[in-house]
Amino acid sequence: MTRPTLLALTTLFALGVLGAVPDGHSASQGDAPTLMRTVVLDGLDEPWDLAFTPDGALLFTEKCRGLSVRRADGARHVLFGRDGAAVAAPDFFCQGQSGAHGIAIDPDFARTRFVYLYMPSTLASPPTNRVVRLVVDPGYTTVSARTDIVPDIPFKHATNAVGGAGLHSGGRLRFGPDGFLYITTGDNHQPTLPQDLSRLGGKVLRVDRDGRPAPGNQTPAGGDPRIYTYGHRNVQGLTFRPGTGQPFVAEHGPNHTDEVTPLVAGGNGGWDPQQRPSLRCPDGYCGYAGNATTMPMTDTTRFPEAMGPSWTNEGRSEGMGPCTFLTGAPWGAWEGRLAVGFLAGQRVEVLDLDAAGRTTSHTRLDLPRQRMRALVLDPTGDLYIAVDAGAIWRVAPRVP
Ligand SMILES: [Ca+2]
Repeated sequence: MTRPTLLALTTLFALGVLGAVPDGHSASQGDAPTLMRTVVLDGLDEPWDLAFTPDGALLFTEKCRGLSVRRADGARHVLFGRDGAAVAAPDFFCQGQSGAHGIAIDPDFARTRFVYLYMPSTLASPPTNRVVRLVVDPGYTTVSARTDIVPDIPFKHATNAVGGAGLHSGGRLRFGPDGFLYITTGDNHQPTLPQDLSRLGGKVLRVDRDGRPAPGNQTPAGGDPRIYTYGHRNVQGLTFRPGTGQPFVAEHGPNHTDEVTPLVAGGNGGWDPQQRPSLRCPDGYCGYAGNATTMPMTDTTRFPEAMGPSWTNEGRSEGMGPCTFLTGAPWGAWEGRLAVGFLAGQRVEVLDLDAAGRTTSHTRLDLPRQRMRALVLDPTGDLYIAVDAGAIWRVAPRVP
């Protein structure tokens, strides 16, 4: 390599031009995109989710602060949440893993100015997680007309033998291409919750913009009709496959097996941490007892019809959380693939799926090791990543 070439490469890496690292399972590496990473925001306090409005604002949550905006002119402003926000919400709080979580923008935002936020609230006793709908003013200076459209998502309000309060809240919000709002929830370390069709924990919900059940949920008879799928553990990734619109979720495993799962209306994810005679289960919660065989993330012995995973990480749990499909021509060979982020695993994997939704290969992105909390595409197809350390990155693909 000539010195000028080496110098040019060094400069490119200094500018944040990164490549993809094959991990031995991947295919089609020849035309994988080059990635250019830049830091868009930093100094944040545990950012959790982000979303783009059609008029160029970037909305984001910080777990203990609430909902903020970076306006098109670059100014940052806390809109809703703790004291100091444009609108302080005295019922909002953060505890354990919980706090301001998912954000969704109304599909008809230009007309409605509706924004949706997932957060815990003391308006109920004991507290609940809830989805709050807000109206954002045209200048992004404040919010109004709060309406709690789904106020009754269970929150782990007390410590038990397997962990503290505020754990396993789920919390991702996304509108599907069908125009309905999907909501992921968690099992709260409560053994009966995931398979209990009368309560909203350990589920994926599907509702309209007022929180009413969406048509076509196919909830099993007698269940809460807002339930789209059940039998989940702690779902924090949610995205929709281009072309088919099928929802895919990513969820944390216990001490093994994180899962990516394509969803089917009325489906059972097969998580059931109730008492099992063969296991020692503190406070009756078997979620951390046993192994992938005796306490599986998808129990096809108890639930032969359970939805099978597209992919598992085949090992210890690494906190698989956010996910998004990659769309847009700049992604080249990766267009249509599924990006999934890891918290403890501190990486992003890009999965290649077959027509049935099964993963056929995966490739790890060469990014700095950080706890990956949110993965969102902007309107141009660039990938935005929120990391727990307090930053939001933009990762732009460029086909060589
Ligand atoms: Ca499962």
